[in-house]
Amino acid sequence: SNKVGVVETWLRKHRLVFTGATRHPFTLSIRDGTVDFKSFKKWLGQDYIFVRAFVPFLASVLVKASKESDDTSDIEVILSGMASINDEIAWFKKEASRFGVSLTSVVPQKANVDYCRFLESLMSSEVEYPVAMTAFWAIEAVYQESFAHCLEEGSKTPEELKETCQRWGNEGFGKYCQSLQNIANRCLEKAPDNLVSKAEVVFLRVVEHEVQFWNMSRLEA
Ligand code: HMH
Repeated sequence: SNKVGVVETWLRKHRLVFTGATRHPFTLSIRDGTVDFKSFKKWLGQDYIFVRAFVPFLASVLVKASKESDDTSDIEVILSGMASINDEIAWFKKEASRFGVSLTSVVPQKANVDYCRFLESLMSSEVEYPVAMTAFWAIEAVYQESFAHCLEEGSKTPEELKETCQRWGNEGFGKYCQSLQNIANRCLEKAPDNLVSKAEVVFLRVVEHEVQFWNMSRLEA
């Protein structure tokens, strides 16, 4: 469909806020090659913790889809997301050992704890599928847009960090995010106004949490 979806209207309305997450100083420093590797390692350790918390959230979205979705292909998209998380966890372990980060001794920072708590609140069976799906899409989209930007023509991303950027910035991950966006749009189109408003608030909260998450990479924080 070439109709403008709810998600696109939010992206227009909240462009500046969204850009704050997808063009954050941390990822911009990766892109321009000035990144401090200590910051990168800090992010790596924190993100491993987040990704582990993301697994039960994804499982909860899968359960909602199986009960509430009218399109069986949603399950396949969510399942492919779970498969890539499985891969991601293995990748974090490999990458952490390459950078000398001990994943077992990472202490979750406040922004991470807050974000994981927010994910947990979305796992409740009282949170509707369109709302949870909106969060899922937004969480993945911020990483996709942030890291794809680090691979664009003219970027000076250090060789050692290109694999990280590829992980979320590759074309396949972009297509997966587009599928999530299509699902969110389809669900929201049929949802009552109050649910659409609820989903919009959740979208904005995800973006705020993502900014706080990137902020953790600051060494003085
Ligand atoms: C904080 N947001 C955060 N970590 C991630 N790995 C993603 C999004 C994408 O999966």
